[in-house]
Amino acid sequence: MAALTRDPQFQKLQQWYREHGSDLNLRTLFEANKNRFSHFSLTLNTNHGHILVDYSKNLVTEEVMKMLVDLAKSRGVEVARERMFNGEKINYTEDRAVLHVALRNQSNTPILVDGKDVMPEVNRVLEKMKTFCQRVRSGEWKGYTGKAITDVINIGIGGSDLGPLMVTEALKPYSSDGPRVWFVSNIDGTHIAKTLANLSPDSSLFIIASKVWALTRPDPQTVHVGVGRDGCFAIALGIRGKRQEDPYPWMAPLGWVWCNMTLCLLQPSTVAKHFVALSTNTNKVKEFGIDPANMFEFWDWVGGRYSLWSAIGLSIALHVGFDNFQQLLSGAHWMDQHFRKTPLEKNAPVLLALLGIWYINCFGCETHAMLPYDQYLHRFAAYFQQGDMESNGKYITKSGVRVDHQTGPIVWGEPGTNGQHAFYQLIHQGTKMIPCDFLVPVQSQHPIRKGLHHKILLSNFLAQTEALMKGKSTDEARKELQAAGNNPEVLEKLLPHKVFEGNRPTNSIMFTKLTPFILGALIAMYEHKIFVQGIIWDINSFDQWGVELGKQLAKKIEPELDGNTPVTSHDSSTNGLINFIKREREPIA
Ligand code: G6Q
Repeated sequence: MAALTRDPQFQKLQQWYREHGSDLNLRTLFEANKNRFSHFSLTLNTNHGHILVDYSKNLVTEEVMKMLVDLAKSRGVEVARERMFNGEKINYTEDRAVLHVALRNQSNTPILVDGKDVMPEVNRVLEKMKTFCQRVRSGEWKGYTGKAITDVINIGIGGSDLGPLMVTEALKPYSSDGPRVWFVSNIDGTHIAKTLANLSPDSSLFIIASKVWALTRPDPQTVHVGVGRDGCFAIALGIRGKRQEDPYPWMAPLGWVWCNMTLCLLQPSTVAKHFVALSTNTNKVKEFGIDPANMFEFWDWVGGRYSLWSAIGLSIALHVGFDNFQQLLSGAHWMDQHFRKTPLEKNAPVLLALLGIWYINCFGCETHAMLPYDQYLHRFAAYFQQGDMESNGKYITKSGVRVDHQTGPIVWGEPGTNGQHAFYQLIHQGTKMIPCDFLVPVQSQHPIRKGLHHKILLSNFLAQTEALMKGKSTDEARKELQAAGNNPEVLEKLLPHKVFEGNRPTNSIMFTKLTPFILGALIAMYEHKIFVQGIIWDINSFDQWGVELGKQLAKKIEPELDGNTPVTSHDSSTNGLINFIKREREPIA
């Protein structure tokens, strides 16, 4: 594929931007077209609620939108979309299909990889998850003392953590009767120590979630440190006597010990009651000491950061129940169909992607804010930080050359209204243009005081997007200052500070209520947005080589931290840092 910057459609867009971009003014555009909202918004009607995508507060005209859609066509978005849905190996650096859409393919139409339909296997694992969830949630599944499971601890990192964590937080209102869920992802011992501090071993279930499962094999006689693919968590099972000095006395009844981040159990039969594995690697799981009967599989055509729909979502299903998990899949499937079948001009993920291209590649915007006005979505931006930045944070194209334009944005955000009292100042009056997505449910899960709280929240959302669009002119600011009784000298001094340029672009994505179905649809919408942008930039959104170098170096450095001999083999900064650690650390017994 030709470089983006050589694509005639992109050149046309750029030319238009150079000639007219600085004249675009949202206030003027709204005044000139009283129907702007209906021209630049979509309502997605599902049987489980509605999603409104209002993109009218963007710096676009009909002509710009047409050029953007033409660009998507010229970059082959439609063909690429079919290739993904058809199971072709579009992850070309890893020679893999990209089929998170198969995991939620509720229509159950065959999807072939290497000539084999993947749906029977997908359905088999879903069925196994369903049975397991029913057993755990009903109390039929017992721990080693005969108690039901009250707490589920998911141990995993990156894609094996962020999705389940975000979704279980988002769907908390649907979790009644389910066990509590906890997520441990950080190698920092603090994470596991704090998580386990108040839990009871006989009612805890550990989910070891790792796609590749590069964990070390447990040795029954010694304390092990099992290191995850990222070197980011450590856990191993083995046989070991109780250590009196163990800091977690709750482990004592079974002779469980934590030592150097290693959890050891006495009885293998106990392991079966308290440990399950989620992985693509059956042999490794078996070798590790977990019975494959307690393993929930997925496949190499599921990318880690696209895996919450697979067995990796087991913690979600346990927490909210399998029916709600299935609703999540159904919502995502609904969006998959919308993405696959709707013309580009009316296609929500495509339009969001194109607006992103407009700002990144023409206006030079570097970041994109995701601002949910729903406390339950408090991990949404963090989740898509990985989803977007690990997918599209790349500068090499399919043909192996460096791009001569920008690619994936820095994604960030926090729930409103907290964000309003933290960083919105910069969005309103800072020197950078930050396109923002506002995500807002019409109905609250907690209509406290007859919905008053939610009314205030909604007013804030509406006010923010209006203010970002309109700003406050010098005349308006002057009138306000006069009305407040300021004397002319004070007024003139304050005036420039009180003016808002406005013209800050936003998308408002509203939905009926944050149900499992709607959440599934929203996540899938952003996944496909990321896909479309990757196609336009001609990068591989589905590998992640950029995270490897640091991991390689960490493995080399780790043994160098042993002993007290100063290290001299690195650059002076790295040497200096290692030697500071050697001098300052607590003596190792
Ligand atoms: C996601 C990445 C990465 C991965 C973690 C965990 O797309 O591949 O975040 O999920 O490195 O890997 P394992 O699940 O294999 O331990």
